[in-house]
Amino acid sequence: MKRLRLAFLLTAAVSALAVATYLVAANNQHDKKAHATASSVDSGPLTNATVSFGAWMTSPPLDRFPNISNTRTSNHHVIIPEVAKIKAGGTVNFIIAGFHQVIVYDDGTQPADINTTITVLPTNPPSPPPALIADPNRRIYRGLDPSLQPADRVEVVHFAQPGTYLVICGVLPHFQAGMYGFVRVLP
Ligand SMILES: [Cu+2]
Repeated sequence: MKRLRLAFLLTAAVSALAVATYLVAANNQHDKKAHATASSVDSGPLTNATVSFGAWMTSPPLDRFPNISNTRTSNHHVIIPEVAKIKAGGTVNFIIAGFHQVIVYDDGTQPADINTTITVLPTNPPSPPPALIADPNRRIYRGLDPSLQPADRVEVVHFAQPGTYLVICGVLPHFQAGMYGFVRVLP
């Protein structure tokens, strides 16, 4: 009789442990699912890309220490790579170096489509003040006013739909000198 009770208790204990293990596993699975839904992006290649938005010169050598502000002109007005590739739901990390403004236009927009007569002045303009392109037509992202930001910063932009998106520098003379590129978003 005693042995039977012991066997019963042992069985009950093992069952309880199995249920607990199952519940923990189920909970983990649920957490994982909730997390995936929240970010709606899987991992792997082409989930994001890094784009250099302007670049500091090194020839002739450039010395920015100790935080010399008059080096603004020692800057290449370039977007590298010119075409960044990601998949839908991914992000582009625009690493901004210099006095630049990231503006993104919708799928299929070409540089010639930008109306450069619609401009706005920076809030805290350097001298002479460069105009900032403010054409809202098909614009899906306009970045921060560069006159209120440090010259070195990052802006992360999300692309939900496939397409070829035009990215320009909003600083009018930079855009006119060819500072633009594309983000190709694959399905
Ligand atoms: Cu620029």
